[in-house]
Amino acid sequence: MLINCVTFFWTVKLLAICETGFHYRDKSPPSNYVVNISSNMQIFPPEDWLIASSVPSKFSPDAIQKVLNELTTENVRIFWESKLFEGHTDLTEPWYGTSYCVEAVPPSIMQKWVENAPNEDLHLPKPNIFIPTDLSLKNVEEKTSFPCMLRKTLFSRLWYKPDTMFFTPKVFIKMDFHCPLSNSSPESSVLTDVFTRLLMDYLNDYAYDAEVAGLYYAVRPNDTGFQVTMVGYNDKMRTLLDTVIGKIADFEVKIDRFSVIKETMTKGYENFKFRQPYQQAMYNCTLILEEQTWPWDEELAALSNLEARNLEDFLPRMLAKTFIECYFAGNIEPSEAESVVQHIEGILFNSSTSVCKSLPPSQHLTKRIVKLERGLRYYYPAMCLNQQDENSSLLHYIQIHQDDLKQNVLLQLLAVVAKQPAFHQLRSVEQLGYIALLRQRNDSGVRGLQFIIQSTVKDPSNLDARVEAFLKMFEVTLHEMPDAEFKSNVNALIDMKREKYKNIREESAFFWGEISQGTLKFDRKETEIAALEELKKEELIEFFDNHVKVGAPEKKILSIQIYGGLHSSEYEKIIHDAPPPHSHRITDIFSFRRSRPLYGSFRGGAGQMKL
Ligand SMILES: *[C@@H]1O[C@H](CO)[C@@H](O)[C@H](O)[C@H]1NC(C)=O
Ligand SMILES: *[C@@H]1O[C@H](CO)[C@@H](O)[C@H](O)[C@H]1NC(C)=O
Ligand SMILES: *[C@@H]1O[C@H](CO)[C@@H](O)[C@H](O)[C@H]1NC(C)=O
Ligand SMILES: *[C@@H]1O[C@H](CO)[C@@H](O)[C@H](O)[C@H]1NC(C)=O
Ligand SMILES: *[C@@H]1O[C@H](CO)[C@@H](O)[C@H](O)[C@H]1NC(C)=O
Ligand SMILES: CC(=O)N[C@H]1CO[C@H](CO)[C@@H](O)[C@@H]1O
Repeated sequence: MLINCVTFFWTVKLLAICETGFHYRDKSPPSNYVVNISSNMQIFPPEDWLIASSVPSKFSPDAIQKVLNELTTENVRIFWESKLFEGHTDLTEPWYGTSYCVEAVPPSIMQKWVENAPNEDLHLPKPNIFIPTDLSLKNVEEKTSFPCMLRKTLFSRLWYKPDTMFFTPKVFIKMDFHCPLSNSSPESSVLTDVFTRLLMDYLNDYAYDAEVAGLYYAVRPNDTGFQVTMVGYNDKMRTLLDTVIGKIADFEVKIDRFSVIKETMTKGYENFKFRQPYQQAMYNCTLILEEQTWPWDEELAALSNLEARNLEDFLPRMLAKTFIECYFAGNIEPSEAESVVQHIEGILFNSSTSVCKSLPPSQHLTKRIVKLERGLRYYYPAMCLNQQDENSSLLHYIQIHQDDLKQNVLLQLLAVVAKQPAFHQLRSVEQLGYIALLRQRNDSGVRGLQFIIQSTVKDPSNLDARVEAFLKMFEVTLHEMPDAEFKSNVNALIDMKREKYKNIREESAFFWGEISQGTLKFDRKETEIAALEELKKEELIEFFDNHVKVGAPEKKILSIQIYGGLHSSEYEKIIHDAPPPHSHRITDIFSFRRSRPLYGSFRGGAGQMKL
């Protein structure tokens, strides 16, 4: 009887949560929705196709009781995975060859379970404090369609954007903690990572309740510090945010959890060696182009020397220089957003136990990108970290410009026009490998094109030659392109830009991108559409001829070549041969990086955003 009352209570709650979830569900890409609904068609009658997989239809105590009746000691099955069992197993599964054994639970143990029941640790969950009860929509007077800056102090800045599109009781919150010390060395970058993972670990107690109540949260490291992100119903968001901030303010290092996290991270770094060659190429490329990035092997070495007390020493020093960039969007009034941020500032910066102190203007960090040399081709050959891998890989990057309206649309259009022909030629016709693609690249607003190919049939230097051969072919295609085809490509790009945001996450990702990069071009899409409508075919050809065409005088190339096991002799050859004309071989990533000029930063540089 007790169990029936309790299950009834919980089922009613669950039903309410599911109904709220169904009613305020965010739009998803139509293709996902179709897949979802068509699988429902296999299971449910037509009248239930839309709702049945989201909301339980009827309360059936008998069915619940039937399941509960099966939860007995005789029906328990326990999976136990441990190194302790090595050498004590008698079976092997056929797919991965893992050894295992199967045993009955001894009756004496079952007897003990029965004798000790009920165990007070096995209780029904406490009421979920995050379940929203107020789902009303706020009436914000000024319905601005772009974010505005609401508040700025020594400690933080608050950007705000009311919901003008979705009309759901949801918010999106981003708090970006800028702490220059967080990334000043491989060691501090690893410590910051450990810190955020520990925080997520401590928050685990709340994770299930938050998820059930439709609240998502994350704390992650970033280039210049760490970020707190939250999305979901606005009603109890503040409770969750206070919980997270409280954990930051009272952070303590739990030694046992520190060890677990350290072990997980060590395994992660050790697996770097087994990443696919094209991933190694992408990793190397980022390392070459981005200032203040540290190689994984130095981070691993730093990690292996770390103890819990190093984190205890580090954290107060890191937080002693902090600035928080905040973005609040959705169903929240400006006054509430301001008071939330003010409250958090009070906790973190202005109480007797405060851990954070303000960041002097001279110490704001920005991310800056290496500028390649006009008319020069840099190449960086390296052996694949996993010599067993037979694939080689090439990343051929063409650096073009830094955020500029006209050049942005020309580059995007060129990528649209060239993507299919590149795939057709390199993958289908030449069959270089399964991965053969052309994409735009965007490093903190510095843009260009990149070809990525992974191949067992040709070594990276030969792949480079195939890319150039493709570009020669494409040059002809582009020059001969009929006007109608040009126009239809332009229109396809305009249509992509006109697509509306489906939910507050998508909208916020765009606006937050403009804020975090410091570009603040909130009307970017509108101005790009206008620029595209004016665009002439000759301009595209001129852009190609100046920046992308083989031998173009302005062209800046970086070619990352990862040689797989099959191509080690070609590797030996390339590092001993003299560089071809107009080429320069990078032998050491860090001396190269130090030797090059950098692009300016939009954040607090000569550009848009004052820090
Ligand atoms: C369809 O969507 C509902 C609600 O998001 C989800 O609960 C369900 O698991 C999905 N079904 C499939 C087959 O993906
Ligand atoms: C930093 O955060 C932004 C989103 O705010 C994300 O796009 C970027 O990948 C993050 N950088 C790192 C190094 O995690
Ligand atoms: C710090 O707190 C004190 C008292 O609570 C208050 O008077 C003061 O204005 C606060 N300072 C800042 C910078 O917020
Ligand atoms: C090479 O890479 C492709 C694409 O990832 C993969 O499908 C293929 O199995 C790899 N070949 C070898 C021999 O490892
Ligand atoms: C590329 O960089 C710009 C800044 O110039 C940024 O606003 C934009 O969101 C980025 N685009 C992508 C697709 O990452
Ligand atoms: C500096 C650095 O990490 N370079 C790496 C680039 O990629 C190759 C292959 O993965 C590595 O061997 C290098 O160590």
